[in-house]
Parts: sequence; structure tokens; C-alpha cells
Amino acid sequence: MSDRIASEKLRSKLMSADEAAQFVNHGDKVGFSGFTGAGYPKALPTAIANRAKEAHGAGNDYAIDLFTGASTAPDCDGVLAEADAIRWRMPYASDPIMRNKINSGSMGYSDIHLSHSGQQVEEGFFGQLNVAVIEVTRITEDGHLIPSSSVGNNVEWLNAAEKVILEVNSWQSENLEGMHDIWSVPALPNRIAVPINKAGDRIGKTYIEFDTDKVVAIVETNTPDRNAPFKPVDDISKKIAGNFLDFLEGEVAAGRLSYDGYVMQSGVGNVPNAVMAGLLESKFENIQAYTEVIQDGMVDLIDAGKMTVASATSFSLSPEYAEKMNNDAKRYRESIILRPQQISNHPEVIRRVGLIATNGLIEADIYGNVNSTNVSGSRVMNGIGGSGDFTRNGYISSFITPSEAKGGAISAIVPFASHIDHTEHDVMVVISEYGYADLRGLAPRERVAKMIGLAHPDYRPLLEEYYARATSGDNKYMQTPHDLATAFDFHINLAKNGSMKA
Ligand code: 0RQ
Repeated sequence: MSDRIASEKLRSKLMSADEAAQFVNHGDKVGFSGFTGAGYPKALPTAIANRAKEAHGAGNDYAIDLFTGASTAPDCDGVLAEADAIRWRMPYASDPIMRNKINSGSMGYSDIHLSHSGQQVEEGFFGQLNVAVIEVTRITEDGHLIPSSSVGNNVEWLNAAEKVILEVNSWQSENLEGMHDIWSVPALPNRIAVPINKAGDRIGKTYIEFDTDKVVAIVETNTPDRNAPFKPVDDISKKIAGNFLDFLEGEVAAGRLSYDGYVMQSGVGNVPNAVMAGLLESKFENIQAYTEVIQDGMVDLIDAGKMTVASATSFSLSPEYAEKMNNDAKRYRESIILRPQQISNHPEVIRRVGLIATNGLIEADIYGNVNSTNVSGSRVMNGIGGSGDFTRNGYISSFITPSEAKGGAISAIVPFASHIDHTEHDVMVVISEYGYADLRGLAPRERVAKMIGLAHPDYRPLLEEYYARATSGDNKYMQTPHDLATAFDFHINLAKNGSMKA
């Protein structure tokens, strides 16, 4: 037994993952730790999946409702989805097997804002949470929990659940202790302001306090987080990063930003990581991040002395950088803070710190409405994640995207977005490899030429033809002109012919 379980009382609950899985019953609502491949339980998912397979083999029903912080990993979401062990899940999920189950209709998926998820479960919007399964780095003598590489919704799940199963993972560095900042929003009607004024403010404790009487099992693991490596930065990502920096320079020239005043939020993905590589070479200094995930690019910015502090709820690092973080957590905890996702993504704090939000998109339309989630309006990619929290409440909201996907078969700029997560009222700046469209202060029709300028040259004539149709003939309403009969021709072409072009 490792010395990471200092509490006598809790040590007596130690058992195997298969034994612990007996506490998770068919129909249970189960809250897992974990956020973007970090800090998810490593042993219980497989043990629960095995229970499901056994039950299904014997002709019995077995499926749980799963609540997490955000996406997890193949050895968590993946194994459970493969075993048909999940009936319904929330929020953000990126596992390909699970995506197929969701899109084929065999699994339910509720795609809610990450800042809402914890409080809504705690308040009972989804019914009673039965079990919380939480990975920790260490349990103290007093039964306090030192979280691992993410905090996510752990506090809310521990508060809401009837039973608690803890996984103590000795792969996680003990030096993560001190990196976390645990502070909870008091329940209604006793809410108070979140006392964070700057990204680097610490307001809480370094551990989680909870009712230890709820613990039914503790399982030991020694397994790494399984994060996906990022794609190498390609030419298109480099150009997008260059255009993003031009936009930031424009803000400096206009007197709205200073070289040491940039507070960053960045979504996960290959393109955001490329933007951070671009920032390394830029004139920006003393960058602060008030964001939800720490990616490789941010670690590089910290190492280069360009970023002074990064506040998030989780790591989303490549395997190489996860090892680096583990080996050097003592140094990084000086400049990295991991908070509950309700705080990392809190609208009130996001508005106060005045950050520039930067997220990816699936498609944007000629008026600036953004689809982040559903391909052709009906097939979910990952989910809205924290993009809504940051886009609506940021000082400036921006979206970065290559102009095309799937080898040119798909245009990221379309006549009418087939699903809208971020409306024209929220979206300020859109950036592709062809430049940036600053939509601030522009009426919908004034936005069109700028948005078409972001499209690949192959698609520009098609978009111009659409706009000409929308503003002529029988279409007499000119605030947001549309030709409804052909508004989804791009998507219809894609479904029929495999390309949006024809
Ligand atoms: O798939 O590699 O299989 O071809 O989407 O696309 O271009 O590598 O970009 O990694 O930045 O992801 C919107 C998905 C972009 C992401 C999205 C396909 C494309 C590729 C990845 P392939 P890229 P990125 C923080 C904030 C919503 C949540 C959010 C996302 C794959 O940014 O999920 O912002 N955002 N959260 O081919 C079909 C299209 C497509 C498309 C891209 N129009 N149609 N496929 N792809 N556009 C995160 C959290 O909150 C946790």
C-alpha cells in the first residue's frame, strides 16, 4: 500500500477496482473526475465496463448516466462507450467511439456550458447523483483530498453524491500539492462575489474538504493520464497565428491593449497551440492566462518568461509535456493555478479580468454566427465546452479556424450556420489563414465582405452568389438577408456529393 493514504479511517476502505465497481449499479448517476485527458479515474471505468459486459452477456440491463468535468480518455469514456455502459452523458466529450454512439442515437448527450455543469448537478437539475469517482494525488491525515492533474467538477460531485469512490494515483506528482486553489460558490440565496480580481489571485485552500463518511471504496492506481499529442504546427496554422497576432497588434495600435496587458483564454486544439507558438516570438510580455486548460504552448510561454501566470482547471498536455509537468511540478506550481471549473470558467470573473477569448469553430456564417459543435447541424463533434462561458463574457471574443476542412470538401465559411452556439451578438473577431474579420460595430450586411474574405478562394464566388440571391428578387428584408430556399445548399451538396462545392 502506498503512503499516499494518510487517513487511518479511509485506509480501511482500500479494495480492488472490481470490488469497488460493485457499488456502481445499473441506472446510477455517476460523477467522474477528469477534464480533457487529465485527472480522470483510471481503474473504475474498465471495472464498470466489465460489469456492463457481464450483465449484457447474461441478458440483463446495465448502463449508467455519466457526469464528468469535460472529455476524458480512451481508457475512460472509450472503454465505457465500447461496452455500451453509458445511457446518457454530460458535458463536453471527444472520444471517437462515444461520438459514434451519440450520433447513431444509442446514447444521450446533454451538451451544457462547463461553468453551469457543477452547480446544476448540485442543485438537482439532473436528479440525485448516486456515486462520485474521483482521482486524487493524496489523502491527508484529516481525510482532505489533494486533487490530481485536474479539478473540474470534483468538489460539486463530492458534495452531491451519496457514495464516494476515490482513486489514489501514485503516477501523479506529489508536488502538485499547492497548485490547486479550491473555493466554492456558496449556495443560493447566500451567493457572494467571487473574490478574484486578477488571474493569479489565490482565494481558497490547496485541498478539498468533504464528508468522508460517504467513502465506500478506495482504489490505488499508478497510471499516466492519456493525452493526445498535438499535430506539428503546419503552414496554415502558422498563417492563422500570424493573423491573430496582427489583430492583437491592431488592438495595441488602437490603444485598447498594451504589450504587457494581454490576458489570454485559449481553447484546446491544434490551431490554438500554434497561436501560442506564435506568441513566443511576439512583442507581448507578462501574458496572463485565465483559461480552462494548460496546453503545451502555455508551458513554453512560462518557460520562456513570457507568461507570468496561468489559471485553469486542468492540464491538456502531450505525453512528453505531461512527463515534464510531473517532473517539475514544484517549479510550475509557482505560476500555475488549478481551480474548480465553476471558478475557472466563471462569467463574473471572466468579465472582470478582461480577457481575450480565442476558440476554434466548425463553421461560421457570412453574418458571424458560429457553430462550434454540430457538423451539418446534426452530428456532434465534441461539444460547446467552455467556449460559451468565455465568448459571451470575454472583453473581446475571437474564433480561429482554417478556411477549409476535409481536404477542401468543407468550407468553414457558409451562407447560414447549420447550428448556432455563438450568435452574431457574441462573436467579435473571426480569423482564418486569409486574414481577420473584425465584426465589431458592423451591421450584419457590413460583415459579409469581411467574412467572405476569410473563405478559401474556391468558395468565395459561391458565397458571393448566395449573398446576391439573398439581397435580390423576392427577398425584401434587409437586416439579415437570406434566401431560405438555398441557405443550406452547401450542406445539402456535402451530404449528396461529398463536397460543399456542388
Ligand atoms: O478532424 O483531424 O479528423 O480531419 O475537426 O479540427 O482544424 O484540427 O482544429 O483541433 O482546433 O478543433 C471546433 C473541433 C476545432 C474544436 C473544433 C474537423 C477537422 C478535424 C479538428 P480530422 P482542427 P481544432 C475549450 C473550448 C468546441 C469547444 C470549444 C472544438 C477536427 O475547437 O471542439 O471551443 N471546439 N471549447 O477536420 C467537419 C467541419 C469541420 C470539421 C473542423 N466544418 N466539418 N469536420 N472539422 N471543421 C475546450 C473545452 O472546453 C474543454
